[in-house]
Amino acid sequence: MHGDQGQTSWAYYFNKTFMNKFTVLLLSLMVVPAAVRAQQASTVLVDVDHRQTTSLNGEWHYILDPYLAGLSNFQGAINQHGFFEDREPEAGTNTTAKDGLLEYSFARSPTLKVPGDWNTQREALLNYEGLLWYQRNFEFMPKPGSRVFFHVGAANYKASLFVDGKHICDHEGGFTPFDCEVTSVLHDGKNFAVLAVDDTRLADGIPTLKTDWYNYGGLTRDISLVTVPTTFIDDYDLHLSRTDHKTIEGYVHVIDAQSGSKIQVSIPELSANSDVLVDANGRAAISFVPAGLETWAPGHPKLYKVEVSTGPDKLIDEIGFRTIEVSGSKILLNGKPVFLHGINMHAEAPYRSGRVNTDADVKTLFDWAQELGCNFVRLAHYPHDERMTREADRRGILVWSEVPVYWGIHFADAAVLAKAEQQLGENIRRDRNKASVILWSIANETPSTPARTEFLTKLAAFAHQADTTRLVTAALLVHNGEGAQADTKIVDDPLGKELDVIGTNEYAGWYEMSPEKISNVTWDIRYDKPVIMSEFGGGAKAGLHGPETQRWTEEFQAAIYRNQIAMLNKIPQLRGTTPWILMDFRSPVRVLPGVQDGFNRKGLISNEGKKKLAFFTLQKAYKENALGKAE
Ligand code: GCB
Repeated sequence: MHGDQGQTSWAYYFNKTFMNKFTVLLLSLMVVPAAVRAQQASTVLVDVDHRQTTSLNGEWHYILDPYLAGLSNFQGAINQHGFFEDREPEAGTNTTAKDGLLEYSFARSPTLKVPGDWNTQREALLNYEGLLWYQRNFEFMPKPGSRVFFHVGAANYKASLFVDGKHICDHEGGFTPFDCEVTSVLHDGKNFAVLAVDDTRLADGIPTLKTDWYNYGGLTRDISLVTVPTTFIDDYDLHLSRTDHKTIEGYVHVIDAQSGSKIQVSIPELSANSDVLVDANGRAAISFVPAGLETWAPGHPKLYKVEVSTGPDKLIDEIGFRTIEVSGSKILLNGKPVFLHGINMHAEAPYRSGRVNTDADVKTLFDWAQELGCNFVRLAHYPHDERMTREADRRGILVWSEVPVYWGIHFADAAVLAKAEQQLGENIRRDRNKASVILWSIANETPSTPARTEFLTKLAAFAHQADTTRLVTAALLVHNGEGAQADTKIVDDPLGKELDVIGTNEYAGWYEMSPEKISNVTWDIRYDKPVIMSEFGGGAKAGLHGPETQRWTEEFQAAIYRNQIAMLNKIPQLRGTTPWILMDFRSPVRVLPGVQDGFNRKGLISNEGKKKLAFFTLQKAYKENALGKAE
């Protein structure tokens, strides 16, 4: 079966390597003292948003801990009584300390809303980067014959979970989910959960110290308890075969399944069923041909209810089936060439700022993208909330999904590669059953050094092996020719060899030359592969008007778009565009008073929701199919 090889090693990766190697690595990296480190792994439960869960969203108490007081005593020794126990104030006293050493009370501490970054909830926390302890009580009644996982949609950047004072697990990476088993620690009645979240930027983190976006800290996505039967489905991959375009193939994995136990995959709407038996590793290969299957595509985002069950565990997903391939310099969706009318998006919440994590945020962003005429979005520069890819599935919008291997991370460090593989692996595992996602992007604007190329060659191989059904890309830097060729943009990054689709970023009209000179630009692309112009654009302050020669005016930005659109049509293998960017976003490196004020202003829409002139320039081009004309 096509792809079976990759899936075998993928299942192996997650069920063996992922649960061991990365956990050991992460544990060794965490700030948590050795004596309270748990041995437990974290995993990613697939389709968790369709499972019955107990939400732990809401108000959580917090203690700000810039000096890591919860981790060490005043002499710097590791304190094993950190901020992770239940310390109610003692009756009639003003102290909370059981042993007189550490005085704190979650119950008397203020609260933050979860999900939510801490920066935009309290003025005093706007620029806070460091450790913060979250706590809440929750009532629970464990059901016999079930297991419970603590689900964290995302915690930026490192997190450690404690339940009733016991250390459960740790996680590194601010944009991917993790699930930790808490079956043995939960008890009837009141339980006490603590999550220590630290968003200190790290040189050897992913991303590294410097980014052009805001380091929003905290529990930025949904938190819940997921109850599953003792034997349960933790992972599956169901997709349309690229070989015949009609077989649904993939695998289902069951935790603690007995070899030979039955799994059923069915699509009731098509009266299609497939019964298979799991092997000794809890895995069963899937392959069946449902009659009358309609493929998913923009304009026809057909989703089927797919039931995956084994014993008492039953999951219902909504899955679209389509193929995505490259043929020469064409991108083929369901076998037919497609041009990607796209836009970049950060996970920046419209109107209110902070992180995107509500249905309303998602609706606003996709409504704008569709109004613009998009059939494609680049979710820059890290995995976004799962609501985004779900909604893209429902609306028929194709997605470029990225990990924050951004600019100059520590490419020579093997531990950093392991972190990149972990984040990419978690992202793939969460979203591999979503038809909208067609591209895994492994990097953005990385310097072309031998260490970088070796690192990203491995990461590209990892992505191809983990998912044999999608395309791998990266946004590459271009460089200009010399002398008479100064206006020629050359794309010859050696990483291009490893990619299915070449992404390139360029800012003609903004960081170089004036907008009217854009028409001089020519291209020398040394790969016969599809090209997506993954960034171009310029800044404008919404409401600032003037001549098109005046920087920061809406007219100047619109002129860049008008001239770029004409110029990009010189690229014969252009298969898509994602200009930078849908909406202005908060960035600490954008300091120009009165114009930027802490925001990158390259949005087509302001952070307050005001559309700039360039929005309509691009809209016209997309609606008139003005791009991709040079075939
Ligand atoms: C880029 C980066 C993006 C920046 C953008 C800019 O090349 O990929 O993250 O925000 O340029 O505005 O300069």
